[in-house]
Amino acid sequence: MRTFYSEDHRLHFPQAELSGGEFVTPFERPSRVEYVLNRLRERGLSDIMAPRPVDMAPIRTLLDPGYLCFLETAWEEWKREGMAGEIIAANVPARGMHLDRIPTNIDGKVGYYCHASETAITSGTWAAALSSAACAQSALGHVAAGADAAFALCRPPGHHATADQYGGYCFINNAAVVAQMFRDKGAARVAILDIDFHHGNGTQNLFYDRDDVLFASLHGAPQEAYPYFLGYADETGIGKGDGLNLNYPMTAGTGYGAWAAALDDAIGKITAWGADALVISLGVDAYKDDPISFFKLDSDDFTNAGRRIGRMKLPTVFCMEGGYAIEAVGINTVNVLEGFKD
Ligand code: Q9C
Ligand code: ZN
Repeated sequence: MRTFYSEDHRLHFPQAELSGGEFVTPFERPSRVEYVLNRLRERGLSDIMAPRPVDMAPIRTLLDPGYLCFLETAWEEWKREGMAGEIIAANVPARGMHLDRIPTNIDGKVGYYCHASETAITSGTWAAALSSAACAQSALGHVAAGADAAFALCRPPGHHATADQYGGYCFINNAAVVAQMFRDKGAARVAILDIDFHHGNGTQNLFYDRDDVLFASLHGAPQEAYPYFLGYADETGIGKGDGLNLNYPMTAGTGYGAWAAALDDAIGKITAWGADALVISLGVDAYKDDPISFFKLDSDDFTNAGRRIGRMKLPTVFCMEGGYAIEAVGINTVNVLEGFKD
């Protein structure tokens, strides 16, 4: 399986993440992908290529133009206003306020376009987010050209980003861009299966009313886990999309038995629906030692999960999402890919 990877991810490395009332080194850090690259090479998966330049057309189709313009110019504007630090959202529209009036002040705009203040923007964030999307697009191109599967080693990740909001370490929803491009290239029905520990709120939002893209997510229950305000089982889609949004929220301490039962249920429904292409939001933060998550998967369980996904025999693009137990991130990620190929 070919991997697409860009060095430009390094351009995004905020100094700080707001966590537990302190500024800490971000959990989502550049070394995560080094562990994945090393493990790929160690296991002989050394077909690793740089992506082609990003294609903005499908990104513009899917996402809000004002949001894209904001991401592109936010840092410049922030500096121009004399802000000393990294961009961190301090004021977001809340209950009882206007949700749809965009401030002109950069601090206000940041709040408008952000849903979670742990995620900082720095000088290189936009370039890195584009390189991440480029990896996803090149992986899609490789599969569209006939490969069974491809792995986009995306960083920053994408599944928490909506059409007009960043947060949860995500800026551009790479998996959503791939799903849209599968559609544009003629796939009638595209399934996105999100196995990251966190609910893929951005992906859910983007396809909630659509009948051509099914979204399934296995995640920590929103009562207990970020993103807190989305990811309940009764969110099933709307209009012609009704029935095509499948959430599997699970409680703290969930192990592989219950998790794999949810995975099999999702796989059964994707198969019954008749998907002809598959996008995997590949987070490995369901791992037992993940520092910000609470499932109990072992490294071997990721191999088994990959095997179950592979049995669908669909053209598949894997997009890297989360996973913060950095020394195990490489092993767990590559285990999914190896299980898939078995
Ligand atoms: N104190 C992804 O896995 N909350 N994003 C962090 C740390 C945000 C996770 C809490 C978690 C975002 C792609
Ligand atoms: Zn996650």
